[in-house]
Formats: sequence, structure tokens, C-alpha cells
Amino acid sequence: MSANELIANLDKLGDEFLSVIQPLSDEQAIRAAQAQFLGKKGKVSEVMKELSKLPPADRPLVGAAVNKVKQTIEEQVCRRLGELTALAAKADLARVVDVTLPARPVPQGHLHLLTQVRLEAVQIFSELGFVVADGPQIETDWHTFEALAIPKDHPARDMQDTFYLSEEIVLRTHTSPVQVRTMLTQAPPIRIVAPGHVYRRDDDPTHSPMFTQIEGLAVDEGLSFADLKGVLIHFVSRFFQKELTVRLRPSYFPFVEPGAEVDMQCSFCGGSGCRLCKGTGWVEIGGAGVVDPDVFAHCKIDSEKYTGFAFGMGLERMAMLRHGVNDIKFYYEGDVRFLEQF
Ligand code: 2U9
Repeated sequence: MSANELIANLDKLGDEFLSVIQPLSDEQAIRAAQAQFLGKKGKVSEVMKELSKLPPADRPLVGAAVNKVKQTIEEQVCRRLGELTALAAKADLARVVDVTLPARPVPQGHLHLLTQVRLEAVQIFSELGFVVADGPQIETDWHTFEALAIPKDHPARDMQDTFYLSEEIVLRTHTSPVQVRTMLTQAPPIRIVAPGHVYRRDDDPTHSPMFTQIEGLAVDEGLSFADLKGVLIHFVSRFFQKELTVRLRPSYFPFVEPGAEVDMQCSFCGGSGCRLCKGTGWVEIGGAGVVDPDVFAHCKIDSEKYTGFAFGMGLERMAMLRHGVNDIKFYYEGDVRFLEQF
């Protein structure tokens, strides 16, 4: 092929490319067409192969024509892509936007059920003058057991029930060491509640190795069992938002004397008997009692001058009774389908 013929072919390729891309309306197809002309095995490369067969004097002319067609093709690609972008922007602007439509809802979180219940319980006790006290979850054996008159051979101290970190250090099994620490640092009158996590080697549908307690302690001159019962009645009525009877059943705890288990009239059936209260009309909500003088002695409180009462309950159980939660695991699994119900 002569130089002139090659130049004419190259010009034709430029025109051909223009007619190929004009109807194309997406970038991928345009890039494919570009490769078909400018790629290694493309139409322009085919013409370039002929270049070496020309007499050297003719080559620069044809080379210039090759560069020109390459440039033309690239310009056409840019132009067509620009056109498409402009068309898309125009279509976007032409879309009818209803600015009065409500915004997409943003998912909103809220406090965990146990946090809600804890804050409510604290609020109710604070109305009676109790303030919140706090303490470590990793405790000494002394603050957890010894000061509370829990003897060395008591089952609560067993490795089966308590997580030991060392011979002297445990994960607290109740929040009572907080009350011990308060009595050691503050003089009566004392009125505190201690909410917080506690740990026991327990695991079934109603027990978890970690759970949340709230305990209360009042120390003053002339406090009696009647004051304790008044506090519990007030709490139950406020927490369950209806007047419910409270019953104290004699029971034994090493740190209180007398000690009692606290039952309340079943909030589900009102006392007539149902599945929740196993037909008895009563449900157990915790324990309570008058502080044992031995505990006062350990905590440097004069038991001749002062008396005190204490109580404890599990917040998971309180939330179960109020909301009908039937497995303690739901509180800790973080399943949104459970959490968002409260
Ligand atoms: C001090 C003195 C006395 C707190 C008490 C109970 C009885 C009790 C349980 C209820 C359910 C624990 O969460 S639970 O498993 N608690 O039965 N607690 S009297 O008595 C104290 C506490 C601290 C210094």
C-alpha cells in the first residue's frame, strides 16, 4: 500500500470511529469501541504495521497521520463522555423532588432495660432519702464475707459459688461490701442504696454468672423492722405502679437478725394465682432484715446506740416480674428485637 492510500485509510478510520460512538450511551461501550480502534490489535495498529514496509522518506507523513487519527479518536471519546455526563445531570435536575416528604427515620437507641429499671429503683429510694453508694467489683474476702459475719464454712464461700481471683480476692457475690465500706468511712445516720454487678457461679434460665443487684442499708438511732417494711411497701407500690401487699417470711442470712424473705402480692394476677406465681398469689422479690450486731462490730458501729435494716434484690428479677421477661439471657445478648420493646 502506498503512503497516500494509508493516509486515506487513516482518515476513514477517524470518520468511522465517530459514527460508531455517536449512538453509544454508556461509558463501558465507549471504552470498548476505543479499544477496538486504539488497542494493541485495534484498527489503527493494523494500519501502523504497514508503516514499516514504506520507503523511509514516506514514513514521517504517515506517522503524522497516525498521530492525528489517535488524537481525533481520543477527543471524540472525551466529547461523547462529556455529553453523557451532561445528559445525566440534566435528567437528575428534571426529577421532581417533593421537598415536603418526611425525612427517612434515623434509628434511635435508648437506655437498656436493666439501666432503666436501675435508675427507676434508685429514683424511688432517693425519694425516701437514700443516696447511691459505689464500690469495687473485685473485692477482698474480708469485705465480702468476713465483715458480714459469713463464716469460713458457709456455702457462699465455696469455690462452687464464688469466683476467686486469689485466696484473698474475689469477684463480689453481692453489693454488701459497698455498705461495709460506707460504714467504715461514714458515721450514722446512713441511708444508702448500692446498685451494681455481682458475680456467682450460676447459669440457668433464671440465673446468670453476672447479674445486677440493688441493696439498701439504713443505720440510725431507733430504726425498727417496721421502718424496713414501710420502705419495701413504698418501693413495691411505686415500682409496679399499683398498691401491692408485701409479706416478710422468716429466713436466715448470716448478716441480719431477724432476717426475712420478701414476697409481694403477684402483680400479674393480683394474688388470685397464675403461672407466674405458681398459683400461690405471691412472688419472691428479695431478702431483708435487721443488721446483725456482729456486722456492726466489724464496721465500727456502736450497736448499743444504733440499729439498722438492710435489704437486697436482683434487678433482672424485678424487670422480669414487671415486663414478663422469661429468660435472663435476653438482658445480655444485645438482640435488638428484644431491646427495642422497652
Ligand atoms: C450489710 C448488712 C446487711 C442485705 C440483704 C438479702 C437479705 C438478700 C438477696 C436478694 C436476691 C440477694 O439478689 S439476691 O440474690 N439478698 O436476701 N440481702 S439482707 O443485707 C445486708 C447488706 C449489707 C452491711
